[in-house]
Formats: sequence, structure tokens, C-alpha cells
Amino acid sequence: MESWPIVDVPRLADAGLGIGHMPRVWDTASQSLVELGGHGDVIRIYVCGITPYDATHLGHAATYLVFDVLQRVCLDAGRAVHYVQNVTDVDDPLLVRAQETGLDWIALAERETELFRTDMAALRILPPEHYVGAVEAIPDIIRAVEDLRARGAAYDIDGDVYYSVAATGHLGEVGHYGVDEMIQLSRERGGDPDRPGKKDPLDCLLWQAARPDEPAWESSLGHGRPGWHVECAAIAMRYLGPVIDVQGGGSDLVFPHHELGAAEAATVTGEWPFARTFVHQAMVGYQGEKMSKSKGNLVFVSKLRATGVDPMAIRLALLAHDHRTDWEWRHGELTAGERRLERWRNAFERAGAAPAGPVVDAVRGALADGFRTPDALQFIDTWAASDGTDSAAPGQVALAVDALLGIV
Ligand code: 5CA
Ligand code: ZN
Repeated sequence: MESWPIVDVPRLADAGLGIGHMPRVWDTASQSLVELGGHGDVIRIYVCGITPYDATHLGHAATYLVFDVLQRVCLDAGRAVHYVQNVTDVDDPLLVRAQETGLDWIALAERETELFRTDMAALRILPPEHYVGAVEAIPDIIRAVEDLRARGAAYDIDGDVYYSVAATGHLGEVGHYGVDEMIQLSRERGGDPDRPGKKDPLDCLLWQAARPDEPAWESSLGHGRPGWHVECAAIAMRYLGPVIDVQGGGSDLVFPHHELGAAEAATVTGEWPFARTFVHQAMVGYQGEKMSKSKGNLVFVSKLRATGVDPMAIRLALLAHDHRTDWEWRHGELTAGERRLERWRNAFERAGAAPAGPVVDAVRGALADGFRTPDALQFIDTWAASDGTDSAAPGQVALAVDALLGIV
């Protein structure tokens, strides 16, 4: 489907600021910092997209912002990035919401996807090269499921097709949860561990036979619709190849989504790991709980924008938090972001300032070494508060803040 408009990223090398370093990011699977890009010049990134039944909230925005800045760091290091994102435009929560509201599920998905695009564009988030809906990926998904079947890794229950976790030797290698925890998480996050007839409680749906009043497609697997994990596995394999550099998303996707998606992909390709790094944004909470569409405790990007909030202040408010630590949105977050933005913009307008080289190096270092966005912001704060006579510096630092942090 259509992505959103391209965002221009200045090349700092052209402004005499050299090139940056490839980032070391926290990989959930190896539980360590891993340097990206050890396997060629192109960095392949797949990030799990929205299920479009409601508007973009700040938790979503935090997730997509992390992968935006990660790409900026790779680009600054002179690498090319191939970036793919999906839209889960047919799934239970979407169909339930459509039913509840009396809206056509396609119209609901289109409306919310369009709002998401507008929010992403306003936040200056780099668009994916391929923005792919589950519905349009159905042929790729069917092919992946057929392949799993041919390998003996799939079986049927009453017309539903399941992936057999017995087919992977890697279960648990992404999330490191014990079996009981995995069963519990699967129960909480859309799985059906208690369904009779399953060979293993953790086996997951690849293809769901048509239910009354639900959309379904004809296929060699029967009349039905795709399961969730295989959607992302199939799209990533189709557009990025058998092994990717980054599988990204929020930490609520570690299990079962990324664990089982990676297992399915690896069963198809025979290659492991499916992703060299699994990078996760921690959960953004609000009013004591994870911000989530199902709980309804949401702060919407579009609502903030409608009240005149500068999207760049939203970016700064989100980047002020470390991506590995859960945090809660509070009232002061936005004011702090707005004040910071104002201080920075004033500093960029000055006739002279402290030289750009050291602060740009420091920002690059904080981002490359563990992706420490809060530290990166503080280095700019310190520069903005300092005096100097370098007349090129304000323009150069502004350019670096645009290139690396996406803030103008
Ligand atoms: N369509 C699936 C992924 S294939 C899905 O999880 N959609 S979603 O709309 O529920 O979430 C979209 C993205 O935002 C996912 O990467 C999810 O992990 C992330 N996300 C959701 N809620 C939060 C939150 N409160 N904080 C941080 N990230 C979140
Ligand atoms: Zn996904």
C-alpha cells in the first residue's frame, strides 16, 4: 500500500562534519549490545506496524521513532537502509471494532491507516520503502504456509492450519521465557494455548478457516484468512530476504509474535537467526498501565497535534526516555519537550556558539553506543547553554539535529 512522504535527511559529511559510526544496539535475543552492519553495506530493517482499528497513540509513536532514529544513525554512517513495515489490516481486534461500531472493516482500516500516515509524516518519521498490508500479502503468506506444510511443520484442526513449534530447534531463543510463561503470554496476547487438539499449547495459527460474517479468501489452504505471526514473517522474507538485520517493534511483541514469527521464517528458509538483532521499544504507560487500544488509556498524536502542539516537541518528549525502560506519560513531558525545543531553536539562531565538532561527536557517540537518546539530547542542551564565537556552529549543530534526531 501507499507509504507516507519521504523525509529529507541531510548528509553531515557534506557539511564538513564527517561520518558517524554504526550503532551498537541492545539485542533482546542475545541480551547484549550488538553492532549493526557486520554483514554488508545494506541494513535490512523490518518493524511491526499497526493494527489499524484506532488512532496512533504515543506508545506507537515511541516505537516508530526509535526505528526512525536508528535508521538515521545508519545513514549517517554511510550505509543504505532497506526498511519494511506491515499493516495488520485483517485481524481479530480490527474485525471486532468494526462490528462494534457498525463500520465496514475495510473502511475502518483505511481510515486509521491514513490517520497513521498523517501522524508519521507530521512527526517526520522516515517512511518504509515497502509499506505492506496483510491483505495484499495474502499470496506471500499462503506460499509461506504451503512451504511449512511441505516441510511437515504444519497441521490442521477443523480447517484451521497450525504451525508446529516442534519444527523449530530455537524456541525460546528470542524472548528467553520459560514454557509456562510462554503459555501465559500466548493466552494474554491473542494465542489459544488451551484449544483441544493442539499438539503443543504454543503451536500458533497460520491460516484460520472462514468464520461466519468474517472476511475470507480462497486458497489452497481452504477458505480463510492469515494468522498473525506468519504475516510478518512472510512479508519480511518477501521484501528483505531470508535473514534481516533488525526485527523491531514494541516489547509486547517479543513473545509470542517475534519468537514464533522468527521460528516460522527459519523453518521456511533453514537459516538462523532470522534477525541478527531483535530490537524493542519498552512500553509507554499512562495512568498506571501500558498505553493500549484495548484498555483505552490513550494519548493520541493526532489529538495533541489538533491542539496546536508542535510535533517536534512530541519527538523530543519521547526521545527523552531510554528505549529499554518502560515509562509513563505524564503531563509535564510535553511542556519539557516544548521548552527544550524552544531553547534549541534559539541556540540555532545565534550569531556564534561553541564549535559543532565536539557536540556532534558526543551525540553520535551516545546514539552509536547503546542508542542512548536521553544522553544525546543532553549533549545538545549543554551546547545550547554554552557561549562561543564560532559562527558556523549554530547552522552545523542544527543540521546534525535534523540528520540524527529528525528535529527541525
Ligand atoms: N500489528 C501488530 C504488529 S504486527 C501490532 O502490534 N499492532 S499495534 O497497533 O498493536 O502496535 C503497533 C506497534 O506499536 C507495535 O510495534 C507495538 O509493539 C507498539 N506498541 C503498542 N503499544 C505500545 C506502547 N504502549 N508502548 C510502546 N510501543 C507500543
Ligand atoms: Zn508484526
